[in-house]
Amino acid sequence: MLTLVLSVALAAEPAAVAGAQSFLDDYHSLFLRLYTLDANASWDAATDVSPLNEGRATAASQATAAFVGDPRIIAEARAWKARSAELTPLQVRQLDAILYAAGDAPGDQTLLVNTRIAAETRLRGVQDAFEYCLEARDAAGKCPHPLSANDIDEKLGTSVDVAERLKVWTAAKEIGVPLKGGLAELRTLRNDVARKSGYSSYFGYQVSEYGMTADEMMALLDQLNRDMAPLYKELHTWTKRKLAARYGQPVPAGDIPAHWLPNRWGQEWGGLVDGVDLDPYFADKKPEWITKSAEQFYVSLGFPALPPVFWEKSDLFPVPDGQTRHKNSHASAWHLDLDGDIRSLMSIQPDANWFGTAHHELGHIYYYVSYTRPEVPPVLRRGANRAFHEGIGELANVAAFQPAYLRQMGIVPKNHKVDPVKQLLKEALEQTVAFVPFATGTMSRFEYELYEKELPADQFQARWWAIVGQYQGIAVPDAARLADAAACDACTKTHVIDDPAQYYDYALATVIKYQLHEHIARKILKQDPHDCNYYDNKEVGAFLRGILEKGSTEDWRKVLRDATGEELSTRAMVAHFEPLRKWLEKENKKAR
Ligand code: X8Z
Ligand code: ZN
Repeated sequence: MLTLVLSVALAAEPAAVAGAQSFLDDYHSLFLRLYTLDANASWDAATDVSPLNEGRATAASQATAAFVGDPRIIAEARAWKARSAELTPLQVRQLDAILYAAGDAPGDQTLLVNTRIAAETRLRGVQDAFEYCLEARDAAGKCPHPLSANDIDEKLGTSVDVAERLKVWTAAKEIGVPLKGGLAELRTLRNDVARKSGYSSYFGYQVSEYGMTADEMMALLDQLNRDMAPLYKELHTWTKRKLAARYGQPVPAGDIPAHWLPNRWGQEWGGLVDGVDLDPYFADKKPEWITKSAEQFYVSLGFPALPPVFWEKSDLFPVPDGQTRHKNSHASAWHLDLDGDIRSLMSIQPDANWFGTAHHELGHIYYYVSYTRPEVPPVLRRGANRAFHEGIGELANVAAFQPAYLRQMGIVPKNHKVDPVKQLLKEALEQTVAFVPFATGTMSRFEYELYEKELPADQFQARWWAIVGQYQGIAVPDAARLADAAACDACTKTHVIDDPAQYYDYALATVIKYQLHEHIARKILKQDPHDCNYYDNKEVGAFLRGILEKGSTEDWRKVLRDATGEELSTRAMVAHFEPLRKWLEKENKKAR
């Protein structure tokens, strides 16, 4: 360690270091104020959709863009970057972060950037104010009894009546209609901005944060998908039969009809394993308890309790009856000032799914807490990469559903026993294996084609379903949807609208999650990764904190290597599920 510090100090040139630092300090002083303004306005717009909040969010984002993309800032950052050899590695990383942010808002394209920002805020408002409806709407398009996203998910999770399922699933897809034109428009604007900055497309811009090209990312994702394909195939066969029996239907020859699956996009297949349904254990809990338990998980590892601002300012529960406000229905975690103001936006109901999601969101929150320290300059208060940010909460999600943990927390009775194969099957269906083709394939391939290949709007629907079929083996319930010019089933996935060209983050997070989990279980806990308990283990906490508190001050490949001794690899994930693959193979053979 000492040698590294010395060699850095020797290479860096004091006058250059001081000059660059003065630029970085100036940058931060204004950036932090604008970022905070922007994040607060976006928070207000996401928690209370209104023309006023939308206008404020647009104006704040445009002001931030004008600063981060100011040609004088870009020129000065580039000039310092050209002198990297005279600077410290930390300074060079900050310059890279500044130039990356500028790539999304080049200041010589103000009109284009501002048009894109306004279109983004507007479309988010359309999405967040949408009301799902099972009945006929009135003449003004209002629904007499709107449904929440939670209501939809509840029905898809429980109904065994295929006709009812189709009705609910179709209602869930209605949101795509008002979003389709906006997505087509945004695709062009996002691409135009990214290409002005020299990227292949907006997708290429987002991927560049990993130090990769769009095609390199797609090749990596296809490889991950291939690694998991033998297991996915078995799981798919097993699931198809299980669902057919549940609904009293013949087993389909090929793909699974989309409305048969419990999730709106078929991205996780919960509730299929008999005897491991945890929802009954959560039914009598208060929604507040869900977040408190997730906090308790992290606190037991040695992380601090959440600060008062989290509890005061977060928006954690569904909009109470009687309030007319609309809020974004998808869970998220926010770092509003890159300092102590951390909040989460959720719509928690007491069930196992929200229990997992709360662990995921607090993973983001504890990442924020851990890297908010003087050693990490604000522009580097990010994950080692975006996948690390997603992966920490997903890791907690796996840890929080370990039987020993659930027993210890009193969530299930002390004598609660789960068959190990069933436990692994549940994990494969709900957290990992069913998800991989959706993340590596469906979402990423669609967005790659959308941005890199300029997929025309009149092909959104046909391509989406061709890709869903190819990767997930899931079929559109009614072929007429493919020819419906108004429909856009891809647009129904929140991330396509407001977290664009980044879904591979979750695919990579899933891979990293098992690399970390295996390391923690075997090397720190010295327990079987299939049945281990992180609770109260401060060594596990220290290991995780060691990753989180770095933020993005080091290259993500080094962070992963230092933590696990390994490059990015599906090895741990494939090994974890190998007993299940064998079991499924036998079961599927028996059933044939
Ligand atoms: O969007 C999320 C989080 C917020 S970052 C709840 N997730 C993905 C999704 O819901 O599609 C978590 C896993 C996948
Ligand atoms: Zn997340």
